[in-house]
Amino acid sequence: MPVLDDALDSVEAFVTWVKLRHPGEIEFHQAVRSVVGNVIDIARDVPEFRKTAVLQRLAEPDRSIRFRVTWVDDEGEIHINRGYRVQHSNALGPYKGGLRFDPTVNPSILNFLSFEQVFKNSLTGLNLGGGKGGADFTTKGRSDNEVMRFCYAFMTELHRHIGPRTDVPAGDIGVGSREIGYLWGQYKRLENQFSGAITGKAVGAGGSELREEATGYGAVYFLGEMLADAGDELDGKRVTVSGAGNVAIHAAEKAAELGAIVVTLSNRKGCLIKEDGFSVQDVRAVEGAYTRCHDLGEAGEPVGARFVEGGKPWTVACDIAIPSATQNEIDIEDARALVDNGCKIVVEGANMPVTHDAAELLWESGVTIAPGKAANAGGVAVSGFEMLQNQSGDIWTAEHADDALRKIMKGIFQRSKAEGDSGGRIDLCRGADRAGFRRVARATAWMGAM
Ligand code: 2IT
Repeated sequence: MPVLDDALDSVEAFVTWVKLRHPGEIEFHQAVRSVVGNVIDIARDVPEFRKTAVLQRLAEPDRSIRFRVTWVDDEGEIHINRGYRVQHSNALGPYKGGLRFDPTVNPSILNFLSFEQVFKNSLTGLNLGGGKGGADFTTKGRSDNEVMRFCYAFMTELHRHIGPRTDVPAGDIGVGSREIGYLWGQYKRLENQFSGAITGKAVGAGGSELREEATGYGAVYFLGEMLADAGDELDGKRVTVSGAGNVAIHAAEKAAELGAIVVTLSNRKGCLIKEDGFSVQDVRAVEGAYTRCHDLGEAGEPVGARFVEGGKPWTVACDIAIPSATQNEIDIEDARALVDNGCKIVVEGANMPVTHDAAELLWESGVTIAPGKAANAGGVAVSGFEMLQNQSGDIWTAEHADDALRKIMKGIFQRSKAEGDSGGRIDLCRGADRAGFRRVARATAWMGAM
């Protein structure tokens, strides 16, 4: 058999094969290892999947674009950054996924994110392919005008690679409503078309109700499905949330609204703790103050929260943890702390927030993990709703979008559970990978070996 088929011999063989073409891309290897571990038998046993090397093809992006972004700061200094767009698979629809502006952005991070996005988008049941992009740029410490100039320069190159039926970016870390506004404005100026080639647009300017809230709310709706399935409920549960960005804030807000005692938020500098729980109003007050002062400790003072410099949420006692900051934020030590402090469920608001070893320890300790590609898919699902509205001209109400989001999250939970059997216990990570892979694999195989 050809070398390509040998990759299906074992997970190790597959990862070795990926490493040959992507040396040093450790986050990408990590994501591949995790998904391949859950689906390699399907890729091997379904004849048309094996014959058309579906899994091998899905482990290599369709296309990677890398470009220079030149911009001028407020002092007249020239800066050069690197912009990227990884178009991973459009078997199910236009490439779809966020843009991340962060100094950590590199090919490994984007390949892992675009790879994950393919299975996540497949799992939603919507017609969305997978992609991801961004730049090694941070808006932190930059003026509005600098951010605007950067976004314009970034889109001046990116616009030729995207389009409403080609590739539809959105936000991610470092790219919120302000950045989407500048990016979309420049796209529209260059194309002279109101086509909706980017989602996360402002409500009233082509955006969808609930897109901003969708990732965090969706994660809590997914958690609600898990608890209901176990005959339990969220009311009264102690919840730790990490992060203080879009996902964290809206997860905390929805959890508090549904009666959970949300005890933490965090950022790269430390952890904000409120033992008796942040109310919905507290979360909104912290968000507002944090946006103004960029200091989480200061933002938490008015609501009576204390800031632990250098602290992480994982040492705080909880029933449920919702890591919503970034990849690999829970390592094996953190996983041990979670188990010791009574945590029973980890809901991944972020993409791949749990390291491989930490995930193993959590599983062995009886903790259930809701994987990011299932639990945080509400964001991209409402992006899908935004695309539908842009195409049809309809404008959905917030109630309609919320209703549709709940249905999507329920469907994702059911599909993940249905394929999640692992020796008599439900492994949602396995189920999400298998259900997500099966749908995109069918479409990919159906079109032949292209
Ligand atoms: O990780 C993600 O799913 C996102 N950053 C959102 C992608 C989208 O297109 O809304």
